[in-house]
Amino acid sequence: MKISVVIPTINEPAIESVLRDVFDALKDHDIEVIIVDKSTDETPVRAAELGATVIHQTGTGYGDAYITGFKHISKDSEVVAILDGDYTYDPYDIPALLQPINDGVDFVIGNRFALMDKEAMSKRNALGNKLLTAMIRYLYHVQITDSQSGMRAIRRSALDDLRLQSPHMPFASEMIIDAQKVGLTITEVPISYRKRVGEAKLDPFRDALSIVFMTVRLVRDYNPIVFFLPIGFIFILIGLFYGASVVIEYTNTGVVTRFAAAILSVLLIMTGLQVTFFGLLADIILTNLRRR
Ligand SMILES: Nc1nc2c(ncn2[C@@H]2O[C@H](COP(=O)(O)OP(=O)(O)OP(=O)(O)O)[C@@H](O)[C@H]2O)c(=O)[nH]1
Ligand SMILES: [Mg+2]
Repeated sequence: MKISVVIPTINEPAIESVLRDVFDALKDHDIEVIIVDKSTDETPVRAAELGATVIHQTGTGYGDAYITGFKHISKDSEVVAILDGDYTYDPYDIPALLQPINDGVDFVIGNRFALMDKEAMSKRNALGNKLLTAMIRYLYHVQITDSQSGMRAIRRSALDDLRLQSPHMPFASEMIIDAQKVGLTITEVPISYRKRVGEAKLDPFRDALSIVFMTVRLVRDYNPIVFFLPIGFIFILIGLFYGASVVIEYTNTGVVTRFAAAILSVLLIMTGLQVTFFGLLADIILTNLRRR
């Protein structure tokens, strides 16, 4: 079984140690290592010296790096493993990720919370990760504990089924959501997680926000009823609330003085109905597209 290991790098001082461990951990397999690099230091030179194929990334972003790297995987490769080049993931965990794939699973995610070193992840990042993971579990019903883990393995044929587009950090969530949508089998295995060597390249707060937006946007695209119906109902409920005050006044006094409330109520209810019908229509269109 040929394995492609893809690693994105920007100025990673630990790249030599990571690569040595990757080659040693997978010495019994037929492998290729693809480094997708955007460094200004010696990282690509050192990676090439150790036998990795180095691709210079012309675009920007963590997701863009992987999308670029995936285009360079050999035709005969059957499994793709990914990890960061910053020493945080232990390449000796890769065989544990390959095991479920041998057993028929399509997509395996390393769960860092299982064997995490103290200080490897800040409390803030751990909390953010837990919240993002809870959101994906709730919205997409995927049973995972570490949605932002960067160490994964996926069957090549399954990877070809995904339509990955996120150029930045939401890529990690997009891969899981897309995998769930196309019906891949997903499982998690415990992995270790260590403190980073070198500077972080990502901004956790900005990334967390963009991951939330992407997760919600995909609900809109994949499941419009779940997205639009609650919004429509909220408009209708507020409209009914205002309308009720007008009706109560009319039944008590026989006159209507609250014209503003009456107009607002009608507008809100009409808007709510429009949004609701839009959701239903989008759902019908999507169902018919899927049937094709
Ligand atoms: N080629 C390329 N690599 C990137 C880009 N952004 C991040 N990386 C690499 O992707 C991996 C993950 O980035 P990190 O900076 O470690 O992000 P992180 O793991 O969320 O942050 P830490 O917890 O601080 O490690 C590292 O190997 C980076 O060098 C990018 O735009 N292009
Ligand atoms: Mg990292």
